[in-house]
Amino acid sequence: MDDSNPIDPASLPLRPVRPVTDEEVATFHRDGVVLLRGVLQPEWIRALSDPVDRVVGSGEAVDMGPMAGAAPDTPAFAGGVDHWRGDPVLAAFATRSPLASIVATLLDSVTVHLWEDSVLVKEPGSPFPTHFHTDASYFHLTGDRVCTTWVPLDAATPDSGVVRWVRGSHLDGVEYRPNLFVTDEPIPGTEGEVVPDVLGTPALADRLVTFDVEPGDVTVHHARTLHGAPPNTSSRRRRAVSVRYVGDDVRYLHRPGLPGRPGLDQVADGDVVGEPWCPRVWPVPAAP
Ligand SMILES: O=C(O)CCC(=O)C(=O)O
Repeated sequence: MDDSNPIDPASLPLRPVRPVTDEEVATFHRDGVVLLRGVLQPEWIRALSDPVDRVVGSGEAVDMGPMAGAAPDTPAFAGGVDHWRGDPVLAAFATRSPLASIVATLLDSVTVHLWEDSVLVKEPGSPFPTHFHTDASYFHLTGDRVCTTWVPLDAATPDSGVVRWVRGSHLDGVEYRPNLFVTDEPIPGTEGEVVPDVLGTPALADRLVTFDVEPGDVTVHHARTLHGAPPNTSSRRRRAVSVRYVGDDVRYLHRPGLPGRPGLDQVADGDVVGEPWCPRVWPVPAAP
């Protein structure tokens, strides 16, 4: 991007290219994941590219390889959260973009609030799988209407590390412990069941689903859906922005062992999730 002519986030589209269909809503509720083909405009993909590269280049998204004991020159798997707080394009994407109406439709929710965003980049040759987990394990939340939108900036396939999900696992009724993404080791002090060896458990492995995705596609999964991703064995980058949202029935629940987040010490268990700590994104707020 030419820095002398920065993108005005207010000029980027607020509505998806097309509405989410009834069939896609049904798939999300049945499978705990849905692929929405071609819902994001190329303008959004172009606008996100520089901020994502900046977040990775500056170290704001941290290379998780060393947590898995990787040697210094190992191609990175970089990740972080809450980048929207420091970047106007990422803020617009998380709070004033087609994602809001997509999520309101899928969650069948009158209101939607932003929980967090995450930049997740697997460089070519990055040997790190994303270990299986459920997003709900990482959130100080209780409730059903919680989901993650995963937005690829590059075409992604199994060899470049596209995500895979255990179909229907959001309905299995298991609360799992969180791990550190690049190891199976649960985060100390957290509660729940340790995530099983998904690939080695036929009852889970037989339900795996994945998609080859292109920029413009968005996948949305329920926060209780088990998912992970293979390493990037290709020569292509695998850049993604993942944005997590909550709907009407969601309340705070302080969970032991998890990192804090802004405002968490100001809320009590059972409080509604909303402003000022979690911006409302649906209905779309008035322009700033
Ligand atoms: O991008 C990845 O490898 C993992 C994505 C993920 O787990 C998520 O966004 O919930």
